[in-house]
Parts: sequence; structure tokens; C-alpha cells
Amino acid sequence: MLKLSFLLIFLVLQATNALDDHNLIHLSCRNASNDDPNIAYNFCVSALETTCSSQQRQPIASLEELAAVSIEITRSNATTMVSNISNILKEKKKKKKLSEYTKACLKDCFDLYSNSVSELEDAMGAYRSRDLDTANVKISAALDACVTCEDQFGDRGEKSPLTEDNGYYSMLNSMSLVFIEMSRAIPVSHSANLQGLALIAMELALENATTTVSTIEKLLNGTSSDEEEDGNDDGWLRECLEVYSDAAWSIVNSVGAFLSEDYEMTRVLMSGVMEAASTCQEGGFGEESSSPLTKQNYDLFQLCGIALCIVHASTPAIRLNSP
Ligand SMILES: *[C@@H]1O[C@H](CO)[C@@H](O)[C@H](O)[C@H]1NC(C)=O
Ligand SMILES: *[C@@H]1O[C@H](CO)[C@@H](O)[C@H](O)[C@H]1NC(C)=O
Ligand SMILES: *[C@@H]1O[C@H](CO)[C@@H](O)[C@H](O)[C@H]1NC(C)=O
Ligand SMILES: *[C@@H]1O[C@H](CO)[C@@H](O)[C@H](O)[C@H]1NC(C)=O
Ligand SMILES: CC(=O)N[C@H]1CO[C@H](CO)[C@@H](O)[C@@H]1O
Repeated sequence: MLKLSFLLIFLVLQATNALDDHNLIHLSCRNASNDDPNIAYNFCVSALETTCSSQQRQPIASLEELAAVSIEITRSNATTMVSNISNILKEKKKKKKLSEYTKACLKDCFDLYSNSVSELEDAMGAYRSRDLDTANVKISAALDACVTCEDQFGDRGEKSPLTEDNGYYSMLNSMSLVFIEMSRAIPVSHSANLQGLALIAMELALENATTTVSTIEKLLNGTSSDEEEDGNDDGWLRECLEVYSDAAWSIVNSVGAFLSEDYEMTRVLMSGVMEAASTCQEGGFGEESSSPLTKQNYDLFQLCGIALCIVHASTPAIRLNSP
């Protein structure tokens, strides 16, 4: 339930375009710090915002991208750690003050962070190919690295010179892990804004169709007993009822087709729903008596048209193939 409502909030935010960088980062960091108390909300926000503004990158458009950005920040953090540690070990002044044990620990940390860099590169590759489990394993390994690095100083009561940075690094990895879990809740594998919108348009069409089904049921209920003579309209209303019930199922199926990336089937099903609206509008009611469902038919037709249009625009393959 939580997952679903999070997904809905996510989609609605995307649709209203309120999901700019700022909101997505705040919303996701709030979620992340609630989810994992080790993640400080302020750190999460500032790490992501600083990176986004300093690198003049495109605004983060989706949760999927957010996890990627987080992995990338962590990787560059690990790279800095590697050179920081090697600097500490090289600098004669600093080196003198260090105990042999601390130096040994620092060398270990150097190795741990060096491995982390490649682990996070693997994690990014896995994440990009939507292999979320592998990404999770790799990031967890990177997280272990900083814990191991920090803990060994304490084993002999030495003070770690890396405490603060180990802590940041740990949080960054935890953030990536939470963001990856959140991105699991998005069923569309390449969830771009347009695809979220296409889903919303289909959901609106579905709501429209089901509302109309109950409208027709009410109309039928009102006429059945005392307006027996109005048989024609009644018969046609029953036809429309059937047409609309089928249409509602078609929309449900087309959402399923869309989520499993069968865009051709999505298109066929949604076109069928548009035909259903026309069928209900054109048939049965004589020229003089206008259909009681004119507005409903028009609404459904329009919504499906919009949905189709967005589906079209959000799927590159279809866009390329069409004339
Ligand atoms: C790691 O990233 C965090 C957040 O951006 C930053 O505060 C910290 O200084 C970085 N550490 C290193 C060693 O670059
Ligand atoms: C590591 O390097 C970064 C930037 O080069 C610096 O901000 C940070 O304080 C350094 N940390 C340590 C422990 O030397
Ligand atoms: C269909 O949806 C449109 C747009 O959301 C709305 O304005 C209209 O009232 C709905 N019509 C019905 C019959 O539910
Ligand atoms: C039809 O009307 C009867 C009473 O007139 C009511 O009990 C019933 O719930 C109505 N059915 C629908 C589908 O509106
Ligand atoms: C605290 C909180 O809201 N956590 C949610 C963050 O997002 C994930 C994925 O949607 C949910 O499962 C959590 O419940």
C-alpha cells in the first residue's frame, strides 16, 4: 500500500511538473532519512543539491536518475578518499606523528577505498542495466569498506583521522541503497516524465469509463420500471453499458501492456476504447433525440486521444516507425 501510494504521489508530481530538482531531492531525502535513520536529511539534501548546481547538469528528472547521481557522487568521493589517504601517508610531517598501527590502518583504508571505486563503477553499470540486485550487492560492499576502515582504528584504541569522511561515505552509500529500493517501486523500466504522464492519462480514462458505467446503470434503473415504452433508448443504453464495461477492461489491459513495454498492444487497445465511445455515440439514438451520454462519450474519446498521443511521444520506437 505504501509502495503504491508512493508511486501515485510520484506520478502525480511528475505530471504536474512540480517535480523539479528541488522537490524530488527534498521528497526523496525525507523518504530516505525516515527509511534509514543513519541518513541525515540535511546531508542528503546538500550533497545532492551541491552536486547538481556545481556540475551544471540537467535537472534530475526522475527517481531513477537520483539513484544514479547518488552512486556517482559516492564514486567521486571514494576517489578523493584514495588521494587523501595517500597524501596523509606521503606527507612527512603528518606521517611522523602517526603510530605504526595507524599507518597500517591507513594503508588498509587505501586498499579498501581503491576497491570501492571499482565496486561503485560496477554498481553504476548494473544499475544502468536495471540489474538492481547486483547494484545493491556492490554498493553494500562499498559501504562495508568504510565501516571496516573506521573500525580497525578503534580496535587498538587509536583515533581515526578519517572518522568524518568515513561517516559521509557511509551515508552516501546508504542513500544510494534507499534510492535504488525506491526506484524498484517504479514499474516502468525507463521511467521518464512522459511515460508517467501516459499512465496518468490512461488512469483518468479508466476513471471516466467506470464513472460512465455507473451513470448508465443509474439511467437504466430510472427508466426500466415506468418508461417501458421508451424501449429503443433503453436497448441502446444497455448496448452502451456493455461497450463501456468492455472499454474499462481494455484500459486496464492497456495499462498492463504499457507497463510491460508492449506499446503496439497499448495502442491497439486504446484505439479500441476510442471506437467504443464513437459506437455508443453514433448508434441507437435517433437524429432528433440526442444521446444522454454525449458528454461522457466526448470526454472518453478526448482522454484516450490524449493518452495515445502521449504514449506515442514517450516511446521512441513508435515515433521512429510512424510516417
Ligand atoms: C564526500 O561527499 C560529501 C558530500 O558531498 C562531502 O561533504 C565530503 O567532503 C566528501 N568527502 C570527500 C573526501 O570528498
Ligand atoms: C580530503 O580532500 C578534500 C578535498 O581535497 C578535503 O576537503 C578533505 O578535508 C580531505 N580530507 C582529509 C581527511 O584529508
Ligand atoms: C472525464 O474526465 C474529465 C477530465 O478529467 C472530466 O472533466 C469529466 O468530468 C470526466 N467525465 C466523466 C463522465 O467522468
Ligand atoms: C436501482 O434502484 C433501486 C431502487 O429504485 C435501488 O435500490 C438500486 O440500488 C438501484 N440500482 C442502481 C444500480 O442504481
Ligand atoms: C519512510 C518512507 O516513507 N519510506 C518509504 C520510502 O519509499 C519506499 C519505496 O516506495 C517505501 O517502501 C518506503 O516505505
